Amino acid sequence: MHLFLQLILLGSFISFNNADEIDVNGYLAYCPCMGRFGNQADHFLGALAFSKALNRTLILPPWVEYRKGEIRSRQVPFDTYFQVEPLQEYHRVILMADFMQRIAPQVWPEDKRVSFCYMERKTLAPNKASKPDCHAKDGNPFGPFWDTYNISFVDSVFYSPLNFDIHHRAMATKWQEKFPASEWPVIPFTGAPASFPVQMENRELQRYLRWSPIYDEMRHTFIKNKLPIGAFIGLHLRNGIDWVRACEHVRDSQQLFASPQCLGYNNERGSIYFELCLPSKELIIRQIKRLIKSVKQSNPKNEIRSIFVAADANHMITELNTALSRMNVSTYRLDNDDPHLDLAILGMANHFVGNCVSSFSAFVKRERDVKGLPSYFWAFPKEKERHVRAHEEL
Ligand code: GFB
Repeated sequence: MHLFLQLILLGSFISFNNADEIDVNGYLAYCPCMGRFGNQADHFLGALAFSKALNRTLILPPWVEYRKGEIRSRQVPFDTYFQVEPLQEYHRVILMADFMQRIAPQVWPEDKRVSFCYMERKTLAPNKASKPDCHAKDGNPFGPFWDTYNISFVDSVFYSPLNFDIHHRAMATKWQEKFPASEWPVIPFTGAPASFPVQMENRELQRYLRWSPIYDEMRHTFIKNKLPIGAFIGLHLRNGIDWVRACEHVRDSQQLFASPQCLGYNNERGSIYFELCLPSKELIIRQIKRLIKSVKQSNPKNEIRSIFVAADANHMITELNTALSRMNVSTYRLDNDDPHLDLAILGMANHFVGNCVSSFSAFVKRERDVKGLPSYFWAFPKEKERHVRAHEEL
């Protein structure tokens, strides 16, 4: 009798639990198929805001990474770098692996998997005779991304003229009316349902992105064991060959990549110029010396003791050590390349100088903004303007 009761209770819990687990408001999935981490993080904040506005659970995609010599992208689970729980304070989210294992078998049968894109995407295999399609799995990282979870699509939907700007024109309601959850329990986008760079209104969602326990621990350990006791400045130097080439576009644009973060989304604080994208070594050293001196004056009890440099190519360790030796400040970097640990450490520095054009720097700037920590950008404001302003203030 006792066992019988226990079985009944267990049975009702499982069915209650299963029913409870399904979000009848639907789900939203996407491939972070554009750019590397900084781009994907910008997109993530937009996708989070979008899924909340549509009242659909956001399926947390893995981060898409590219390794030298590998032709297929690697998919790294979302929670390798960030915690899931803080995001739930803002909106309902579920890891993609959990969704595929527990929810998809109930709400998303294989013959109902329809990919969503704005308009037809041309196939990479032109011999494939086909009707207009999203070709959601054509190319890298598109194919490897969905393959990670054994997802294939049987059809496509083109959602033009709808867009992702849920802050204007009642866009969320339009999506809900056109694609109700009863008919479309899962909307899988071929790319992120978000703009790049991140919309101004969505920047502060960064507060829900908190480093995973392992990264949090690693950054504290590095700071404690490798840096001298006392205040430190974190620097982000973006100077690899891809960046040098990208900076050539400064000439024909008003903005580039993340530059609205310092220039303003409507260029309220100026137009782009070359040094903002690629500051010279001399400018970097000048700016750092100036910052160290100003901290010493304004906060003599918390003088700068060291510099932590994150860079994709040249960390300028020798140049910085030579230039700062008389100020008694030494320069450090990670022994092994780890972009996420670089980011996590930069988020904790007492001061941060980043590259306004880089979305990698933008990630750090947002994290520090929500914590109320100070950040600056290379060559911003423009040096000449800065001199004039300083002169006028005298
Ligand atoms: O993150 P991301 O989109 O930033 O791409 P940008 C740059 C990548 O370079 C990072 C590496 O994801 C890292 O893998 N990287 C950059 C770094 N800085 C560092 C660093 O300080 N430390 C380490 N360890 N790695 C733009 C893109 O990159 O670059 C554009 O937004 C385009 O799509 C352009 O590709 C050329 O915004 O800086």
